[in-house]
Formats: sequence, structure tokens, C-alpha cells
Amino acid sequence: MSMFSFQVSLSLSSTVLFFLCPHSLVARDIVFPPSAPVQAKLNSDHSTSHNLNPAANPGYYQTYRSAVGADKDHLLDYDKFAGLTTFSNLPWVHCLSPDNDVEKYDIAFLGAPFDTGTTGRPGARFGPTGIRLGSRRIEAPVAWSPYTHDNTFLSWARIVDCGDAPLTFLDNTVALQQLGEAHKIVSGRTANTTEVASVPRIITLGGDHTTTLAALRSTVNHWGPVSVIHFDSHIDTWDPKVLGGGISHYAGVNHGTFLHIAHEEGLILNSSAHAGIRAPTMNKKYDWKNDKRCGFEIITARDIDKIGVQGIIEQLKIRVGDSHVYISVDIDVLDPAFAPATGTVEVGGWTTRELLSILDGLEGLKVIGADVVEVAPAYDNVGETTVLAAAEVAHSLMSLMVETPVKPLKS
Ligand SMILES: [Mn+2]
Repeated sequence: MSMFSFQVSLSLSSTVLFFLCPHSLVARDIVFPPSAPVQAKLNSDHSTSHNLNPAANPGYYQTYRSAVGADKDHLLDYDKFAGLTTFSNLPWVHCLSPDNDVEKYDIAFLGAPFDTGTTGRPGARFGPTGIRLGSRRIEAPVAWSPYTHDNTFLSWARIVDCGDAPLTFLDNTVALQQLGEAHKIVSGRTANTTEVASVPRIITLGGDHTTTLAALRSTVNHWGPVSVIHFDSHIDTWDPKVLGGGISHYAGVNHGTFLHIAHEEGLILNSSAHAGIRAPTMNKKYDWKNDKRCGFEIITARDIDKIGVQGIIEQLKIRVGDSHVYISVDIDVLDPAFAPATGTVEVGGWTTRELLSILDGLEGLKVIGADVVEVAPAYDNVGETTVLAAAEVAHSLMSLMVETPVKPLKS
């Protein structure tokens, strides 16, 4: 197109547009934003239909309301894409403060930015940040489940995000001590709703899987040894002699041996289970025998083809029975189609829907702690497939805790 014809067509189309559009529809004449009064009405509708008025949920609303415009009919109350990013837009509490006077909570999200215990692709130290970003459309006041018609954010429990534990990235031993200490402080405070549950419970956002060891070392203080339901493509009970320990004692503590070490330390019960296993072992017999010795029963990834989601739920429930349960979800339990952003990827895994259905099906178990680990956002795609899945997994874990308050052995 020559410059001349370009100018002609431009001027023609402007002329056509001018005659086709009534003057009132020209963009600059629209009073913007027309949605302000509508939005205010929506807010008040939510308040009445779901009993979300500030009086009914003072803690929640005080946290969310902005001081700016507080007197202007909720104009700047909050928005899920505004402010600093916490898990599901939950209030941030400085749980690790040296002060005793910390806002109370019942369930706490705690990030564990650690990935120097990994044997595959590193990057899970950015997992907590990634999972929080993946959760930003989970909005507590409007998180009503289409399956249960329940909103577990609006329950007896005050749920908060404690931010991340400060962990050195230069010394695994020190980092795990730091994480253990952080867990003890966060779970050592008096809960908010003591008439329901006296000890706060933690959901850790990993971090590579070694971080679960620090969590289990902490939970034993309140709950004693627990059954572990371990969603993973790998067994993670490798004897340090087989994985890493041949290099040094230090190297033997890693994301493939932490369950073996947890067993040695007496942190877990012989009623534990793996779910979603499909990665090869390092030898023909020893790893399987050792796995059983560590207290685990195995549900493989392909078992879902034989017994279905319901069969897996039933098997897990029978396995752990009435015991206290720690649920650890390695995001690599999912097929890489659903979770590419992880360190040690194994094909042939479950779908996100299958995993969420299994997790939600575990309702009624006495879940005393949980985590989502091995999320390494650098390998995610532009659609954020992995972090979105991890966020929903964490949401399901939280709901299990809310649904079943648990009494500790000692508080
Ligand atoms: Mn793992």
C-alpha cells in the first residue's frame, strides 16, 4: 500500500465511523467507571447472603480493609491482585516475631525456600513465591466449593500466611535446623480458637522434599509419631547408604532419603503410605524391602486404572485408620503435563483433577500437618500450570484441616 492510498483509506474509514456511530458512543464521552455503584452493591450482596459482614468476621475484614478510603463505602477494601502476595490473599502475620504478642491463628502457611537437597533440577527455593502467585485468584470471601457448597476459609479457624522461614542456602544442616526452629515457633503459639483446637497447624510451601524432615521433627513434639500419606512419584525412603551417603554423611540427608531418616528418628508410624509411585528404584530388591521397613505401603500411579479414585481413597483411609496423619504432596506426583515445573520429573502420573479428588476424599482424617513441595517455578509454562495446581493442592490440604479439628497429645 502506498502512503497515498494508506492516507485515503484511513480518512475514509474515519469518515465511515463518524457517520455510523452516534456521538454518544464515542469512547471519550463514556462516563468511566460506570461499574462503581454496581460493585458496591455486589459487595453488600455478598455480605448479606454469606454473612460476611465485618461484625461476623472482624479479624478477616480488619486485615483486608485499607485505611485509605475506609470511610468511603468500601471503595478500597481489598482486591485479590492488589497488595503484597500472600497465599490466597490471606492476612500476613509475623509468626516468627521474637515478641510473644503476635496475632493469633489456627492454621498457618509457612514457606520453606530451600532446594539444596535436590538431586535433579534445582529451583524449588522459589516454590513458596510461585505457589502464592498461583493462589492469587483463590479469594477467601468467594471461595465456595461447587462440590461441598462449603467455604472452608470462613469457618472456626483463623488462617494466615506467615511468610517464609529464613533459611541459609549455603549449609543444608543449618537450613534444616532453622526450618525446624521456625516450625516449632509457629506451632508453639497458642491457637486463636482454643475451644476447637489448641495447637496451630502448619502447611509448608516447599522447598525441596528434604523440608518435610524438619516439619516431622517439629510435629512429633505435639502429636507424637504420625502416619505419613506421601503423594510422590518417588519413594523417598532411600537408605542414605544408597543415595548420597556414599559421598559424605552430610550428602546422605537429601530429598530422596528424608523418609528413611524420619523412620530412623522414630517420627513416623508403620501405618504410612505412598501414593502415585512410578519412578524406578536403584536396585532390584533392597529399596522395596527398606521402604516396607520404614513403614510404607505403596499405591502406584497405575493403580488408579484398576481401583479408581475411590479405591485409592479407601485404601489410604484403611491404611492410616484413626492415627494422626501428615500429608506430604510432592508436586511430581502429577504428570508433567499438569506439573512440568519440578525437579525430578516422571511421566505417567495423575491428573490434577484426580489428585484433588483423592485429597478431598480424605476428609475426616486427623491431619496434623501438611506440605506441598518440589515446586520449581522456573520450569513452569506461561500459563502457570504447576503453580496453579500446587495452590489448589494447598487449598485442599487446608480444607482437610478445617473439616477435622484435632486434639494434640500435649499442647
Ligand atoms: Mn519427593
